[in-house]
Amino acid sequence: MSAQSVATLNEKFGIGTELRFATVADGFNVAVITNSHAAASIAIQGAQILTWTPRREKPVIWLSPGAKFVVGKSVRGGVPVCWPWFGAHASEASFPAHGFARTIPWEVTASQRLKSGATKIAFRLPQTDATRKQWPHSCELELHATLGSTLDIDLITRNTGSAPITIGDALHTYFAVSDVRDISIHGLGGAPYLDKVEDFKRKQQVGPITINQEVDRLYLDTTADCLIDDPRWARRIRVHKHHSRSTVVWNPWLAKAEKLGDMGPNGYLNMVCVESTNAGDDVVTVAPGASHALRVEYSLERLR
Ligand code: TA6
Repeated sequence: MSAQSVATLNEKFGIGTELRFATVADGFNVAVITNSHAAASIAIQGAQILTWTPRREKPVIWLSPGAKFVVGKSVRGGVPVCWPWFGAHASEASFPAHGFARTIPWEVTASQRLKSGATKIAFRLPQTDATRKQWPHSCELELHATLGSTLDIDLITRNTGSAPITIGDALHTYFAVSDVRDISIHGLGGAPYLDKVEDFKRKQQVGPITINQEVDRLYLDTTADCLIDDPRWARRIRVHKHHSRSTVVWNPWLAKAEKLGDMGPNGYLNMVCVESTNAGDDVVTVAPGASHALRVEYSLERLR
């Protein structure tokens, strides 16, 4: 588990009652954030944001009621970091889906109370012999999160080697919704997509996305904001992104959710993944000495 103990984390990075570190399960440490704008929690494993709830709002980031906190296993929900590949590894079936970044401990490197009252925290992914076996390249990965009335996340890859590296990355975010059957997702109309449910058949989106079955789509060549409209909760979640050329929309629906086993009873009805991604045709090549920063800004708007 994390090389940084909870005591060390609180001593070096704690901020009053606003940012504290705690153990929530055997070997599973989290940062707990409570400021004037929001409440949130982030697992040290995977630098995985688990919850984000702006004041006087329902949760925006969904954490499965059946989530399991097991070292080395990705927690169901929140914002899993997919890196340095998205989905199945291109050639090694034994390598973990979505890369290894989300299942190993990161290090906290900084924390700050901003003038706005938001809380900023930074993590870095330490390289180990195990990661080098799957990813023998010199590079650094950081995640910076600013948690306030909006949620801003930067996932920064730095190529510290002497050869170009090609990565797939994503913020695989689970959003909380009143009932997935009653929402609509706008912004991807006209975009081409690969439909994983139909063997990655290439299709084109017509109009907004509605969900009444398993949906697992990689939208390509799109930099558009995605808007998750939730009339029952009279709100819109805006997903604004930078340096991401693809977006995945996923809901497992009933059968897949039961197979996953950690979605909670009918949990699939209360979530939808809208994942800001670089995958498929849109993977990113980072030149030696250069950086790539995938950035998202999540915000809420009222629906009239
Ligand atoms: O992003 C969609 C997806 O690739 C789905 O195909 C499904 O596998 C989902 O990610 C969850 O993957 P996980 O490895 O977290 O169970």
